[in-house]
Amino acid sequence: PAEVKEELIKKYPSKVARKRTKQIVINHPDPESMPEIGANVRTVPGIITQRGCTYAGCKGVVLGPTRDILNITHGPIGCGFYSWLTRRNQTRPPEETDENFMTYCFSTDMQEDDIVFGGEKKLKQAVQEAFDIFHPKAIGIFSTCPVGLIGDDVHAVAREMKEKLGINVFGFSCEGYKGVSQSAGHHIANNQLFKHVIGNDDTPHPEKFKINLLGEYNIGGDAFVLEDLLERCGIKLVATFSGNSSYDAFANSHTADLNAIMCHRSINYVAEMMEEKYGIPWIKVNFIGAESSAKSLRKIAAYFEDAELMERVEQVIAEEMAKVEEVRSEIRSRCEGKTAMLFVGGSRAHHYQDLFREIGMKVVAAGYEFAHRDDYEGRRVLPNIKVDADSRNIEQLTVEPDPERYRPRKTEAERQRLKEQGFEFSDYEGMMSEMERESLVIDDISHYESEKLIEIYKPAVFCAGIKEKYAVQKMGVPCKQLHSYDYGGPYAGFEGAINFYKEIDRLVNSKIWGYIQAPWQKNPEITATYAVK
Ligand code: CFM
Ligand code: HCA
Repeated sequence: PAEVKEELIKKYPSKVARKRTKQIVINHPDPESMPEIGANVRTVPGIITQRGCTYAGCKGVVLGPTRDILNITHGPIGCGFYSWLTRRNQTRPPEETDENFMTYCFSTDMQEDDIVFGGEKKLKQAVQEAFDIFHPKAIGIFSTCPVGLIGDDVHAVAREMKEKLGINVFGFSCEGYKGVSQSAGHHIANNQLFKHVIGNDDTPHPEKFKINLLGEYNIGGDAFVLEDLLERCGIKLVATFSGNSSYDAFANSHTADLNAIMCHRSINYVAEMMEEKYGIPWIKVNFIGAESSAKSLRKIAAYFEDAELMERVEQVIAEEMAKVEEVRSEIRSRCEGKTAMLFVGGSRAHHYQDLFREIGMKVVAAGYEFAHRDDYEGRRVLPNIKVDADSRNIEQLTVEPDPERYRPRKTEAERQRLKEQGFEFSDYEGMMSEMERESLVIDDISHYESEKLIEIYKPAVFCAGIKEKYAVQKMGVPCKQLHSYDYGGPYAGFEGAINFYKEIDRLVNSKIWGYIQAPWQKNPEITATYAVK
């Protein structure tokens, strides 16, 4: 691995190489010997990155899956258009007649005139027009790069229109360039949901075991699988942030007794703030992988310390595992020992490793696009993370216990008892502790580094997104999209695990890849080397 790392950076100018060397590490899974990784820092200009922008993280990712908040992009039409359902986030309104704005793309479609003379007037008109046609409960306004540059005050417009229309209207300062990646957009989205929506409806639920699922976005129908699974276990899902979600469920989510976090990167802020304000503890779960799904269900049941619930959960796990085993063992016999690489987002590069392990495949290299050090090394490094100017640019809310509604769900003694049984509150151990020693961990991988890695390792499968997919496949290596699932899924829960095993089996055992010749293999003249002075 040391030689591979050397190979990846040796072509870079020395300044670039110095930067990249901090973001490429050789793993050691033990906390004492774990290397520090550079993360959440600016991408070097000129490098082809996988990353997206702050607006994408806010409007596309966190608010994108909301069906009855009418989301208006204030900006040129491309931003709204590209963030319109390309993520394959699904939703299912309870009744045909219930609101679903996800099939629409709302935008102010800014033109040069609006840039020169200001776009606030146009934005107000757009909010009014949307209200007149759809009468939504809530409207979200999202800033794009030009809006930040010309200084339109989306919050003032939101306040004015909220007053005028009598519905909830709120804005997001999520200009694309605001942070170094999507990650900043997650934080901005979390802040505004917390300020403007969560806690607006106190109606209690009669059920005994009430949770929220945080950081589950219903890509390819994942949330539908989990809703069903939790229901069979007798666990009431108050709100999901934000797969198959509704505005009312968000407003009421503070009545739940536990926050279970799937994607730590995108939503840990809401979990932390809800604990501070309402006293709801949070735990990390992972419903990607059959073993992880079982473990996560057991963790939720253990939290409630209820024998009947634990028994029911065990029953469901046993039923599901029997189905999983039937498929898994056969597929494992064909996939055992093959290699995989995963370079995606801020959580899936970790979560999907479990699925590969379950069919005997080996992860030789993995990395996130925009996660922070805690997602790699675990939350124990949080106190040592340097807060740079880019992070300081994102508002950090100060939250205090609610004078009336703060209610710690567990007493100190109860927490202590659970901890002694090995139960972890507010913790995420990150990706590196679960990866093999000497495997490569690479943050914000560049296109050049991906190609080099593929040349060196020839992995059986490379997992990434749409921008990488066809470049990878032209090298004769199958690429599985872990963002959109390439039209497939669901991949969550036990049912999802079975779907994923089958898909990977098809990909890595197909002969087709061996027949592919890259253009330069057929026409060697294309490989002509450039003269470097
Ligand atoms: Fe969380 Fe996500 Fe991801 Fe993410 Fe994303 Fe996504 Fe992703 Mo694409 S919230 S960090 S910003 S799990 S959109 S559903 S697939 S990069 S790994
Ligand atoms: C985003 C969304 C994205 C992009 C996926 C891809 C998604 O980052 O804005 O590059 O294929 O999951 O849709 O992450």
